[in-house]
Amino acid sequence: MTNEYIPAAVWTDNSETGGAWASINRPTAGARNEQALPVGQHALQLYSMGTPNGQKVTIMLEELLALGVKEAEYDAHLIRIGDGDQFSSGFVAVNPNSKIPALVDTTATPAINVFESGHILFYLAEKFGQLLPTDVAKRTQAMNWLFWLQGSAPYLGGGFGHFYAYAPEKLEYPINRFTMEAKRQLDLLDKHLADNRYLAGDDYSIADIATWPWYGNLVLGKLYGAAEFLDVESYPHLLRWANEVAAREAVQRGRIVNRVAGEEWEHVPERHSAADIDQVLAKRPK
Ligand SMILES: N[C@@H](CCC(=O)N[C@@H](CS)C(=O)NCC(=O)O)C(=O)O
Repeated sequence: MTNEYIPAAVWTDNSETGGAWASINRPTAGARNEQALPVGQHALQLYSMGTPNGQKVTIMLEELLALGVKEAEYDAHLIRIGDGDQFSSGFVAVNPNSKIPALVDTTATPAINVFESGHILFYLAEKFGQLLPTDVAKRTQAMNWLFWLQGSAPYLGGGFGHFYAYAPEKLEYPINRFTMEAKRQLDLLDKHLADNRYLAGDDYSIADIATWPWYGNLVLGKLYGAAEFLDVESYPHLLRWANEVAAREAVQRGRIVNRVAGEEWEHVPERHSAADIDQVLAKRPK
């Protein structure tokens, strides 16, 4: 194997290297421009985009609304990460890590800022007493899989997805390395879901809500165009779960919020009331 890159003694930024996200990446944190965030009328203000991490929270909020939790009404403002909206002073004040999704709960004074998608799910589950079992054994199972997802998805997204779909050139070594890990994760989920209806057992929970946007979308062919490459048909139990979760109305609704990519019909750039989703779903192809 040849390796023509010899790292310098001290790394310096070479943004010329390209790739789909190269233009927004810098080796520093913090705000890049002064810009306040928009604020809508509901108690919960979400700043996000319809990527898998963004979909987790909008699916959660739609599940809560479907359960009759009226206090879960929310405004979902679009943060265009490709344009660098996550580096505005307003966004950084909510999430210093400059990554979507970020949530502001204005029912408290001062308002509570919540970041990290897994934590937002947990925060909402706790706040409304939903979608996280109270029984300690079941609750621990749900949290096991929620933490598993938060630790594992970066290998799928930042590892496999980046090198398979976004990198400026197809390189065998990283694609092999991360495909190995992605398929190990798919096999793990398949084996677990052979014996469990949902990740935490019999009850649908925040563990499923966190995992479906990544591994559900992937095996249903909606992420990285990699279903054939990963031979997803060889994971029948994972496919069964992915289809079952996908069929939920709240998932159908939440997955399209703050979405400006994917199929043309499914774009709901901002959500300020249920009608914003209703009118798009009314045009859903049968
Ligand atoms: N661990 C974080 C990851 C969030 C994340 O990676 N968000 C991506 C979009 S899916 C993002 O905002 N990227 C913009 C950037 O890196 O500048 C979470 O789960 O919330």
